[in-house]
Amino acid sequence: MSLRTTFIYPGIAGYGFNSLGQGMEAGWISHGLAQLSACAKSHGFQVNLIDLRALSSWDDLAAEIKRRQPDLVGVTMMSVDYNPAMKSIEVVKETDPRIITVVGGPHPTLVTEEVVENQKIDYIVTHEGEITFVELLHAIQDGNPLSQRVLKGQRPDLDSLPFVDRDLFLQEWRRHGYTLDSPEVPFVEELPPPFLTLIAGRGCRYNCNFCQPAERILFGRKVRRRKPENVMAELKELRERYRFASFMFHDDTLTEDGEWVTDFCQRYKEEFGQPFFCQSRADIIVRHEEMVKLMAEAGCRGYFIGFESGNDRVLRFLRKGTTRQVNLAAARICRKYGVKIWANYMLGIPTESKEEVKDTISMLKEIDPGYYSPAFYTPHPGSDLYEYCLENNLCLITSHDQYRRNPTETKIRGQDYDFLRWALEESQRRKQLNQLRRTIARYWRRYASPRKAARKLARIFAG
Ligand code: B12
Ligand code: SF4
Repeated sequence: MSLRTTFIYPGIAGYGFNSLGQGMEAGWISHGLAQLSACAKSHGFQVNLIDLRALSSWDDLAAEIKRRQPDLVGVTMMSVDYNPAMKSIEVVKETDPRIITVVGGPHPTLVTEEVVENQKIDYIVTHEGEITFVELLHAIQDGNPLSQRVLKGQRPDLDSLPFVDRDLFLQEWRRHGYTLDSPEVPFVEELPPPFLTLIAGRGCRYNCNFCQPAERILFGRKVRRRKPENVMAELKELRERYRFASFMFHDDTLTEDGEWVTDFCQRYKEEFGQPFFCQSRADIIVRHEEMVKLMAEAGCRGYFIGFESGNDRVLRFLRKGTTRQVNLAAARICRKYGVKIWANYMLGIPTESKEEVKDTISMLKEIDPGYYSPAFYTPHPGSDLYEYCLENNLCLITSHDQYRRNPTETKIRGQDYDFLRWALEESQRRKQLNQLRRTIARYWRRYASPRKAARKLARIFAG
């Protein structure tokens, strides 16, 4: 009999139990777990999943553990997941102390010393888990459990990995009544269901201080990306299996390698027409307008862009490598090629003055993005700016549950959150002219586009 593993996805710090399907945070898979599952299954191990977002209570978790009787439970965790992850481990050990518990993911990698303290955790796998987790399973199955508790994951060759096991999530969600005919929950009108997310590579060579060195620690200094043909092979399999109508690349900066993007887009255009979104950066967009054009022609309908601030001093402080002018120029290029903008930006950055926040507001009014994604700056463990906040006694976070960027809680000492709440609203208020333009475009799409008119005429003639 092969070893039975149950993974736990603990992402309920924001929405709580019974939140499955409510937006991207509660409706997307964990690629980390789905990848580990594919690797373990390819070695003959049995794997299933408990997704806390689909459960109602901790008693539910205990009942699921009793029902499944796993030999080993694996839990993934970002810093924000710390409390539900630790509680899950407790419930597992209370239900059956013989079950071996393993944790991995960004938080155990970045703040290992905190996770090690929990003696109910048997193994901590840091960094990338594919090779080391499978080795651990073999060792336990063969009756030679490893003596070391903290295991440093080795970096896998991404092209040699099996494609991620999306059914790990989908089958479990369906058991709990997930009815969407979509592997993951769609989030913008440009990306219709069936929708899914995809990862082509790992790592980032940029150095933003609110993020790094976390990415370098997790994935190494060098960005690794699967070959375009490998990504195409996965897309073909996904078309067969899910008939996907759109997708999103999760890669931190997919567009940093122009050669890769060009190769991929040429292949994609020949075989597929489904729209997709991906992440990019304003400076890359400005430097490589021809790439934006090529991507738009291949089906790219939107970029997630971290504009962060409209003030040059703040952008320098953040080590963002962009300026206000670059941000505005990037927006103009996106508009020119019909690529929608998902605008990430932060308010209440350490050292930021009210005047500087107003620069961000005025920048957003000029950018007029398709989608606003505002955050109250939140210090994340593993980043230089987090350390800066600790050194300068700026951090107001008292529980791991608050390591989320949602603009609802106070995060940084000295910032005026009444003002920031005003800024939050004002930054999303469009200029009257832009609002009018959008309203006309919406009505045109709804009632007067040539396609709709043709459909109406066809209906009249048919009836
Ligand atoms: C896609 C993504 C999301 C998606 C989907 C998240 C999900 N369900 O996994 C969305 C948009 C929902 C999201 C949300 C958030 N995210 Co996010 N996200 C990412 C991103 C870009 C990719 C994640 C990914 O799939 N990576 C690829 C996989 C293969 O890597 P992995 O998950 O780390 O797994 C590997 C290892 O860690 C390890 N491993 C992982 N789990 C386990 C478990 C076991 C048992 C073992 C042995 C090993 C192991 O093995 C895996 C394979 O090598 C990363 C950055 C990045 N490049 O990773 C940020 C990142 C993970 N996110 C981050 C943050 C901060 C957030 C938010 C808190 C932001 C917010 N809104 O406030 C939320 C929290 C969501 C929640 N739980 O409520 C931070 C986490 C930092 C930290 N200190 O924890 C990251 C690292 C970005 C960054 N550099 O700041 N995110
Ligand atoms: S914020 Fe984005 S671009 Fe900057 S270092 Fe992190 S992943 Fe790279």
